[in-house]
This record gives sequence, C-alpha cells and structure tokens, in this order.
Amino acid sequence: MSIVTKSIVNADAEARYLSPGELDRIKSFVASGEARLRIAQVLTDSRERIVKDAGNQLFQKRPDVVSPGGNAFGEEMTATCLRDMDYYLRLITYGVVSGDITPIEEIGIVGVREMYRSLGTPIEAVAEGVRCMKNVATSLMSTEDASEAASYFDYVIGAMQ
Ligand SMILES: CCC1=C(C)/C(=C/C2=NC(=C\c3[nH]c(/C=C4\NC(=O)[C@H](C)[C@H]4CC)c(C)c3CCC(=O)O)/C(CCC(=O)O)=C2C)NC1=O
Repeated sequence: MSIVTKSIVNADAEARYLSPGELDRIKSFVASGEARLRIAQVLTDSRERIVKDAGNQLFQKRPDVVSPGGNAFGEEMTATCLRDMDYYLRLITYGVVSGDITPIEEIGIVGVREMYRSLGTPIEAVAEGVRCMKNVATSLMSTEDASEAASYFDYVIGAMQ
C-alpha cells in the first residue's frame, strides 16, 4: 500500500481529515516521485545485465554454491538461483515505486529464513547476491539516485542477516 492509500485508510477509520504530518509525508512522497520512477526505470531496463553481472560476482566470491554439493550446482540450479536474484530485483522495483519497503517485506522477506533453510540454500549467499546487484545497479545511476536505490537493497540485505 502506498503512503497515500495508507494515510487515507487511517484517516477515514477515524472519520477525520488528513493530519499535517500525513500531508507532509505525502508531500515528500510526491516530491521524490520523479527520482524514484527514474530509478525503477533503470532497474527495469537493465535487469538482465544487473542479474547476470551480479551472479558472476557472487559465484566468484562464493564458488562453493556452484561447486558439486553446492545448492546452486548444475545448470538448472544456477538458473534457479539467478531467478531468485531477479525476483528480489523485481521486488526492489516495487519498493522504489511505492517509496515503501512493505511490498518487499510481504512478498519476499516474511518467512524467507525458513524457506531457504528448508531448501538448503545458504541465506547469507543470497544476501551477498543482493549486495552484488546493489553494486552493479547503483553504478548505473547518479550519486543521488544511487543512494536512494541503495536503501531498498540494504533493507533486503539486512533482513537476510
Ligand atoms: C517472489 C518471492 C519468491 C522467492 C524469493 C522465491 C524463492 C524460491 N527459491 C527456490 C529455490 C531455489 N533458490 C535457489 C537459490 C540459490 N541457491 C544458492 O546457493 C544461491 C546462494 C542462491 C541464488 C542467489 C536455488 C538453487 C533453488 C533450488 C533449490 C532446489 O531445488 O534444491 C524456491 C523453491 C521452489 C522453486 O524452485 O521455485 C523458492 C520458492 N519464490 C518466490 O515466489
């Protein structure tokens, strides 16, 4: 839910006008809109490159995951691993557009620890993959956009620690 929808739901539950604080938050959401859309556009347009380059970086840092016995060993498993990275990049675009980590949290973070544990996937290596995507993605942006974008990647990385 965006900050706009959320504020309206909260205000209407109390049959009141939006408070000055809510209007302020909506104002900053609107003011940052152009930058957030620009960032989402870069992530969307460059998604293949971001996932591919970040995947290569990850497998250099963590050769164990693509070695025999590793969770992403073999063509099919490696492809599934890259697909998961693409999933997280997609969720990050949702967060960037809505200016809110809630969609990332609800779709990709709640229960993630248990999920990867049951799959035998080392979650710290998934976090490392997201960190590699952050590095590739932010290198494609201005300093200001990079710092805004980085906060969403950092949320995912932090949630997987
Ligand atoms: C959009 C929300 C969402 C997420 C996040 C998601 C993740 C997800 N990753 C999975 C598997 C997997 N995920 C990985 C990923 C990796 N293994 C590693 O060693 C690397 C560190 C890492 C890549 C960075 C692998 C290799 C599998 C297959 C594991 C297996 O089948 O044994 C599976 C099991 C089912 C399947 O294979 O599709 C799910 C549900 N699905 C979703 O719908």
